[in-house]
Amino acid sequence: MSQQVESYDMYTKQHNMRKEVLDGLSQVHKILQAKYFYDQAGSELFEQITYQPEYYLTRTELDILYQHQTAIADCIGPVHTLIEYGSGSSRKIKSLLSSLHQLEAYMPIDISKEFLIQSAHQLSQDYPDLQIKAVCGDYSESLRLPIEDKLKKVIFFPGSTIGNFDPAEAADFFRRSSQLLEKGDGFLIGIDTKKEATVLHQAYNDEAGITARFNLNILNHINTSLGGTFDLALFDHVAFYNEEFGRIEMHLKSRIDQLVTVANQTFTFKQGETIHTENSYKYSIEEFQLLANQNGFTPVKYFTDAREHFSVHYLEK
Ligand code: AVJ
Repeated sequence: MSQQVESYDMYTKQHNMRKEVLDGLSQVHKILQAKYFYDQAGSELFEQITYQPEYYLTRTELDILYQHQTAIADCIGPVHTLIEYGSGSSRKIKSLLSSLHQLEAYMPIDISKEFLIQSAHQLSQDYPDLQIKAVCGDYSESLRLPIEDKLKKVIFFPGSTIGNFDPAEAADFFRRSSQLLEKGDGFLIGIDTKKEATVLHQAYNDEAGITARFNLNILNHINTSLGGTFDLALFDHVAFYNEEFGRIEMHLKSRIDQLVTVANQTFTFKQGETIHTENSYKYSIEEFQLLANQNGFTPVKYFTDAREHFSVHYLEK
């Protein structure tokens, strides 16, 4: 393996996962955090989602990144280190690695360790002069990064993944990210926009049923990692647009009354009861700029597609 890739493990998975899953399943309205979708199988299923015809997000964001490649690089200016949050696969980052000015280092951060390290090694073949520091870590919590303060940094957070946070969590997230940055450093962030509910609905209810498998896989992840007894055949995938909150909600709905054990704790499910597995907030351009502005970042420029189905914002600290 190439020495160009260094890796750092800052993720204490077992400990956090057990506590957070048990807490979530103990609530009156059962809930699981979306980050638990992403074991190896979940990361692969998400990759497949991004190729579904209904899931316009990834395709549209990629188009924006490539269409505006030069404008984005010029807007950002010279940058030493590019940090990427939740760096699943490498299709998006390549547009930046190929165009950013004076880039020396790339730091992908992800909790899915094998997937992260595989991708880092693959990238190192295409960018032999780039230092790659792969960090296995959870960016939804405080992180200390192996990085020097003085060098200009940009955080790339694509995919509208910030939509998994509710507005208060998003505010926290901005504040924590800001602590990793100096004045003048930047944030390049992909945001799914508000649009007709049917377009949103279809994106999370694809014909091929991949999103359903992705949603159900969270139960498998719990079974394997925490000794759970979930029977995936006894839950249904549910996803809908909640207009009032401006978010897609995903749930897993129990088909029958049943008991499930996780890490030696037993949970009861009524027929029709759901586990809330994900929120995916959508923002108009103005709403997102306001959110950024209220949390220590100045919107510099945004890039979008002809239909404004997706947006990529450059923000500066
Ligand atoms: C990776 C969080 C952006 O919310 O669209 C895809 C995850 N969930 N289909 C999204 C997801 C169901 C995705 N994010």
